[in-house]
This record gives sequence, structure tokens and C-alpha cells, in this order.
Amino acid sequence: MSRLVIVSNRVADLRKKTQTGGLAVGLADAIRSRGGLWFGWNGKIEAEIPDEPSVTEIGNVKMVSAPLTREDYDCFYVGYANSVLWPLFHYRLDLVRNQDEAYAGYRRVNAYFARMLAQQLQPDDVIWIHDYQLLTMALELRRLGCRQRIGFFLHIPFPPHDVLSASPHHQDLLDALLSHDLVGFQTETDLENFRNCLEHIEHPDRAEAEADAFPIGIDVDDFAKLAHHASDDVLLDRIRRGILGRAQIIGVDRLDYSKGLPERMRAFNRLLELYPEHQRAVSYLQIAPPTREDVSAYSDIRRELEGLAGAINGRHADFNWTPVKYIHRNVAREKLASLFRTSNVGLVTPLRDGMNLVAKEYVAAQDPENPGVLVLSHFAGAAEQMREALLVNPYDTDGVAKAIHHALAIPLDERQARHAALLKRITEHDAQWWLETFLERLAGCEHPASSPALKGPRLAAI
Ligand code: GDG
Repeated sequence: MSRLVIVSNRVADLRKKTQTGGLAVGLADAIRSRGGLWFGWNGKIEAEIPDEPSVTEIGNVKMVSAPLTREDYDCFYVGYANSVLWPLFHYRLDLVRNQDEAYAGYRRVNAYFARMLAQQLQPDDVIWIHDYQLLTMALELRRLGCRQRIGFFLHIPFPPHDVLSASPHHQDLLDALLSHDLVGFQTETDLENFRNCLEHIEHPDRAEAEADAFPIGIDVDDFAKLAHHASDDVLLDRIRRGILGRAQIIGVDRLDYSKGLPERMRAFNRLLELYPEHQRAVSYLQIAPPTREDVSAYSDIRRELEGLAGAINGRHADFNWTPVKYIHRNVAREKLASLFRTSNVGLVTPLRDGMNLVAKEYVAAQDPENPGVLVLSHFAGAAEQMREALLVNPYDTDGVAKAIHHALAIPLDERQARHAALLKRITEHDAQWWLETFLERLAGCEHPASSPALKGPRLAAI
């Protein structure tokens, strides 16, 4: 079997038993079980970039990483990846901050990562690059003469041409994507958008990269076990505090404007207004750990959310009831699992999301005998697979309030039926399925992008 080379913006810490994010867990397991190489930024900022990456071996895995300079970090990570690509790909043109300098930094870092990785490659490696920070890295690898198979997976949405073309560099980005043998997206919608964008650009000389949808999954059994084992303490705690009998709604999201958190708070407020019977009977727990705090749009959303939580509590709270519990900290994964299991409603209402693993984790964590109900945004990639959730439009405040009200009243047999259908689907399409399906498809590609006969990409060096 060819050696697997995974490339992601940050390398996971393989010495830690449990990774925090769902993605890191899946990839870490894959590489631990079959061996290979993992390349990425080491998270450090240094005065100068080195000539060679640092290499450590953990079991049969080679961890290869490199630092960034302050300027590279500011341009590549803050300036372009998170102030242009992230908002653009989440359909938020109002938040895009185009700057040529940032784009140049992005291209420079992708080229630097390609140089660092190229030194480590063997001829029959299979390379799998992840996500929007590294859209142009394969192109740079090809320029360096790498002929290995290269696959790419985009974890976030891919926008339609009308949105993408607002970027002055959209043609470059599409060209760069065509340097891969296989480009993977989360959903059929993303795939369609990509195909539609290609129709608008000229690429006559190029054999096309293969493209398909590979919806990412979670390790369902593992998360279910975690939830089952950890939930006893939480239940006891809730009984002790006398809040059993009160319903709990839960939301867990990085504090990101794509997750629709202010809209969700407003919908909860509306629930209390429209259906006063939920006063003192329902509470909403929102866990929203900080993220990307050096991008200004993120401090704005934080302020807005704190204001809203305070206003709702100020208006509705009672001496022994706090309607909104808002936690702006990272919570341990076991704790999350048990909180999911002991919450009656999982509220996942992003304005736009590639997939959304929290939706799948909420379902995996439920007690099948007495499961809670998932309320899920149409605009999460997960909605394509999870039709038995209560699907909502997150922009429709009254609609979400009504859906929560409905979720709280669904009888046991219907809850069980919805949960069983959802659990079956996420189990069939779990993390292992995602990984194997992608890698098998990559291995079977006709391999046009890496063929020596192919003309080089048209994209100019920067
Ligand atoms: C991107 C795409 C796509 C959250 N808070 C805490 C915590 N989490 C964990 C969740 C989940 C993960 O982080 C978040 O994954 P999501 O999929 O929900 O969202 P993004 O971070 O935006 O991920 C997304 C994903 O990539 C994978 O392709 O689904 O669409 O945007 O696992 O549980 N974990 C812990 N404490 C927290 O406070 N331990």
C-alpha cells in the first residue's frame, strides 16, 4: 500500500489520546493505524523560516511541521484564509476584506509549505490535502515536479459562481483546485457549485480533476460510549439541583458568525414570548468556545452575543431560573457528550456550514430509548443527510421558535423513530466510511493531474 501523506493547516498532537475536534480524531486514527506522514504548521511564530521542516517520529507516523513568520501568519492565516476565504465561502461577502498583500502572503505560504513537504516525499506517496488554507499548495507541488497522486478535501461550503466571482482571484483558485487528481466536497450542492464555477472559466488545455461529494462523518460508537459513560454524573447533578423535569436545549459551536448564534438567541427569546408556558420550564445552554480572536469580525460577534444573553436573562430570569446559560470556554469532550445526552433538544442552526459535526454528535450521544430531538438548519451540509431532524430556516426567528416548541412536545414513539433513522444514516456514513471512500476513489483516479504529459497549470507564479 502507498504511504499516506496528510496535509492540514495544523498537525494534530498524536501523543494526546483524545483530540478535540471530530476531524482530528478521524485523521489521527487513520494515520495511526496505517502509518504515514502528517505535515502542517507547528503553531509557532518565529523570526525566520527554516530551510528544512522539523521531523519527529511517533510510532509509524512521521510528523513533519514548520513555523510561520509573524508577517506570513498575518497575511496568510488572518488576512487571507480567515478574512477572505472563510467569509467568501460562507456566502458572507459583507465580511470579505480583499487585500492583494494578504493574497500574496497566502500564495507565499502555500509555496513554502510545498517546498518543505516536497523534501520529504517518496515517489509512490498518496497525498491528501485538507481545507481552505491550502487551496494552492498542490499547484506549487506540481511546479516543483511532484507527480504523486494528490487529493483535496474542502471542509467548508463551496459557493456558487455569483458569490465566488466577487473575489478578484477566483480564477486562480479554481485553476489551483484543478492541480489535484481528486477534489472532494461535503455535499452535492457544493459539488454542483464547483462544476458551475468551472463552466465560467477557461481551462481548455487541462485535463480536469475528478470531483465528488464525500460527506464527512464521526466515530459514532466512540462518541456514543463517551456519552453513555459520562452522563450518569450529569444526571445526578441535575437531580441534586432540582432541575430535572425542566427541559434543556443545548447548542455547541465555536464562536463563529457562520454558526448563527445571535439569530438562535433571538429565536429562544421568541419561544419564551410566543409560548409563556416555557417560562421557568426550559433553559438554553450555549457553549461557544473562543476562536480566531485576532480577526475583528469575531470580537464583534462575541460582543453581540454577550449583549443578547444578558438582555434575555435580564428580561425573563427568575430567582431560581436562568433562561440562558452561556459558556464562552472550551469544555472537555466527555462533558460535551454527556450534556448532549441529557439535553432534550439539540439546536444546530448555522447560517451556512460545510457539514456540522455537532449535529451528528448530538444524535450519537442520545439514549435510543429516550432520545432528544435535533433541530437543524437547512443551510448545514448535514441537512442533506439528516432529513428526519426538524429542519429550519435559521433566518426565520418565529419559525425556529415554533420548531423548538414542537421539538419539546414530540411524543416518545416519534422521537425514537426519528432518532433511529438518523442514527442509522450517520452510522453508515461514519468517519471510517468517509476516509476509506475518499482514499479508494483517489487510488482509482485516472491520475490526469499527475501525468507528465499534462501541460503545466496556467496560473502565474507570484
Ligand atoms: C469545520 C466546518 C465541518 C466545539 N466546541 C467544543 C468542542 N467542539 C467540537 C465539536 C465538534 C467540533 O468541535 C466542531 O466541528 P463542526 O463540524 O461543528 O464545525 P467547525 O469547527 O466549523 O468545522 C464544518 C468540519 O470542519 C469537519 O469537516 O463539519 O462544517 O466548518 O467535534 O464537538 N470540543 C470540545 N470543547 C468545546 O468547547 N472538546
